[in-house]
Amino acid sequence: MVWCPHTSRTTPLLAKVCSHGASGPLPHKKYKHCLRRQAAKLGPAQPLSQLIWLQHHEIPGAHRVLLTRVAPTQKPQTTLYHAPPSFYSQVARLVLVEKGVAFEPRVAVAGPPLFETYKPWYMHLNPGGTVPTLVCDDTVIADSREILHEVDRRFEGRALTPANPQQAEVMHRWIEHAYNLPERVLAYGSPRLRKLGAKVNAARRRVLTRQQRRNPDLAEAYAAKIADIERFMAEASNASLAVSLQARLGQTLDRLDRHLSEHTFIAGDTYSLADVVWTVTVARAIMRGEQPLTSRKNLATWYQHVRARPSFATADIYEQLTPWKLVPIMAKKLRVHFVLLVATLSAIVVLAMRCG
Ligand SMILES: N[C@@H](CCC(=O)N[C@@H](CS)C(=O)NCC(=O)O)C(=O)O
Repeated sequence: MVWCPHTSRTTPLLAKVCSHGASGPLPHKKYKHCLRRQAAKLGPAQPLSQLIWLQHHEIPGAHRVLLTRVAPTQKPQTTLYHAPPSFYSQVARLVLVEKGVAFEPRVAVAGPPLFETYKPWYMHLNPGGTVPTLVCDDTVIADSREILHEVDRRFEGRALTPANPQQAEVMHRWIEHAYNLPERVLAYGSPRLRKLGAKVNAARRRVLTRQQRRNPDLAEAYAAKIADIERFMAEASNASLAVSLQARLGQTLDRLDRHLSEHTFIAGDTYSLADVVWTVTVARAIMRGEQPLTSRKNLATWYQHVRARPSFATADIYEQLTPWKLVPIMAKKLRVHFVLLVATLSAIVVLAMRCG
């Protein structure tokens, strides 16, 4: 429901929009105004994602009416919700850059202190509460592996899937190998991060439980997410699981090294989606302080090639954790909180002086 200042009534916005859409021209100004109010309530989402949110909750198909009627000149956009150091966000950024897709990046902090991906506006977009999420035209893609394939299918540009079926099969197999190594357990299960990771996960569970209480319409999505985080906590605290995963990563890298003795790229002579995923996988192993390239000559040569591609820098692939890169982003996001804090403290000081 949206309060419309023009009619001074609370109206189910989309019901109105749809009825207008069916029976004649829409009063653009009025509904644009309503939409802006709704957008303000939803938080920092893209207009398109707000429309999808509205559609999700009210009338199916209504966002199309809004898109064409309320904002007829608005171009469909491609927006990537991501977090700079996030592993799966890097996969999404790299495929978009390699494909030459113009997209608007929007940071959604997937952890402390903001936990933006657990906010209702984001959970409506991606009920898994994870980054990345890609919104293009009227499609929301909430999983990096699907983003990989969809970007290659949907956009013009050099194909990142080989036309040759055998090579395509090789590509799919190597993507599968990478996704079978759960990145979050490799990171949070490592002795270096285990303690801190447990604290972050406990905070995640607290925030999710609070959001679940406050947003009964999303209770199921929050319950599923809490269960997911509890699974994650159990896996990350299982030291032998972390050791066996680490060994599996080592064996897979050995196999990839042997495979690359006969190929320039993973699926043959041309760069493919498998190279996207493994570039980020190897970079992440370097970031964790491992030495994936030592004594793997072919892998090292391949990595040198993929690292030298302009996409590596443009997509901001992390080989080191550089928290200071996040400072300007966090400062911008926390500005409102900071201004509120200063205003509250100033009010307290003024009151104290008056009373004193
Ligand atoms: N299957 C998802 C996994 C995405 C994922 O786990 N993203 C991490 C960041 S790399 C995240 O958002 N974690 C926060 C959380 O799970 O609450 C994908 O491939 O996109």
